[in-house]
Amino acid sequence: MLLDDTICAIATPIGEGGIGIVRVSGPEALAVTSKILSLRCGDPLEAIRSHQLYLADVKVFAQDSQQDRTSIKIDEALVVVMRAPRSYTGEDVAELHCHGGSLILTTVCDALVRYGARLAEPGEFTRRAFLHGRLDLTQAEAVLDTIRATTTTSLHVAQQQLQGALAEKIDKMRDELIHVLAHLEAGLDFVEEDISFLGQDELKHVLQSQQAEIAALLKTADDGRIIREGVMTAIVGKPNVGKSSLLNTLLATNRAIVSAIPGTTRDVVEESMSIHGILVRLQDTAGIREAGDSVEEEGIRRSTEAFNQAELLLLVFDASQHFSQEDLRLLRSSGQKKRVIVLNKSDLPGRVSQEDVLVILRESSANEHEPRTRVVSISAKTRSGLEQLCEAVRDVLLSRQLESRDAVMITRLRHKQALLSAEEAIHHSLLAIEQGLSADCVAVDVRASLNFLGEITGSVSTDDILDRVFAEFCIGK
Ligand SMILES: Nc1nc2c(ncn2[C@@H]2O[C@H](COP(=O)(O)OP(=O)(O)OP(=O)(O)O)[C@@H](O)[C@H]2O)c(=O)[nH]1
Ligand SMILES: [Mg+2]
Repeated sequence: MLLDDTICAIATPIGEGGIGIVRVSGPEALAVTSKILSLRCGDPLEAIRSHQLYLADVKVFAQDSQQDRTSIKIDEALVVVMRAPRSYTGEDVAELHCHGGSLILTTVCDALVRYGARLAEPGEFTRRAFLHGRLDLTQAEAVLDTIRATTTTSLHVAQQQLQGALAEKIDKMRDELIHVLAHLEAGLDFVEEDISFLGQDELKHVLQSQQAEIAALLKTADDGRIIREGVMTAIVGKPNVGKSSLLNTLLATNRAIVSAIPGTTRDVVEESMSIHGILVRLQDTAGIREAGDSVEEEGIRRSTEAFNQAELLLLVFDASQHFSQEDLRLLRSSGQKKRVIVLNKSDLPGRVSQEDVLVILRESSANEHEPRTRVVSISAKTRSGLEQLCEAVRDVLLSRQLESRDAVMITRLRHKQALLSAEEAIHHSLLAIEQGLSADCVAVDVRASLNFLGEITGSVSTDDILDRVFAEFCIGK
């Protein structure tokens, strides 16, 4: 990727808004932008102070008019210049805060392109920030996570990562490994000596402790993913048990149709909500039974699909009725999923208790490694037990409480894969020591683990890694 050209993009969403921002970055940012501005103070753009807002008229030549060289004013804007290296990208940057109409903003961008700027690729501003050392790769990813955050928890984790918490942890591990590598390589010069240069026990100790650090970080991967991406959740159960009522009660709206007629819900109804800081994507489904007609049959097929795709199940039962064979089948067939068993209609006289369900679960559980299950009693009608239900959802999904708000976690598959590779390389280096192999054999694996860790922060990076990271970004960021 070239850094010697100047890029521009609309940085705010296209549509009607109070303000719309066009961003320009690169060596010619000021020269190009000055062509379409006339500052009210009368100074040329190149002469104004950095990081200060100025009022300007935006003037462009009428499009396609080769003969008519008079420019027309299209807007009044506030302009700010941020000179290199004190800008987001580390380059000269100009930002035009125009009125937020799409015609104004596209006209400005077209004019900038005519004067020599190029339309930016998605994420190119942040990519330049990375290439100029303003951010590491985990911070660049955190910028995107900040924009996309939908719950306060995901925003908190993104902000923590943006401040460099994850990068700091990775860099610390790398420092330890670099220390080991330095000793191993120094040891190579003394071929007669073995790797006792640092002391074999000491060497093993450092490697083992870094392996443990990596393992601890890997343990946060599931929580991190759930916090960043949210969780597909299917509400399933027999007809009439109160699935749609539960959806409505959780959302505090009348989103889904509720009726006393079994088989009311036919299509999957989807809504999202935050439960204890986790984005839960709820899917209310058709009640599962022998279908009465072809429409219901299709509804049940979609229920089964939602059941299979969901990471979390809210299994709803009517606790005022004895369990039927269908209820038992549902309980037994769902053991491989994280689930909350919801005994609904607790406002009516009960026929099934939490204890009854626990007995059935104990009998049907295939092994102790099944995902977590919680049982709660609620009334979708009176809203009683709702808080317990939300707590159960959190407990089933997250392996640890989010009380330790400042604990560092990894949130992306990319981080997880790099850590797994680094862990494996350290494991091999320990094996090499145990087998009494030479220092250079051990060094190969230590160096490999260093590289894998470096991929996370981008201290070791390839175009391929960068392309993958920045492809997710929007234009203008
Ligand atoms: N007493 C009482 N009735 C409830 C409760 N929850 C739901 N109901 C009633 O149970 C009936 C069925 O509710 P729905 O929410 O439509 O049930 P569903 O599981 O979505 O049913 P299908 O869409 O047909 O599969 C309605 O008459 C609700 O008013 C509850 O907590 N207590
Ligand atoms: Mg329903």
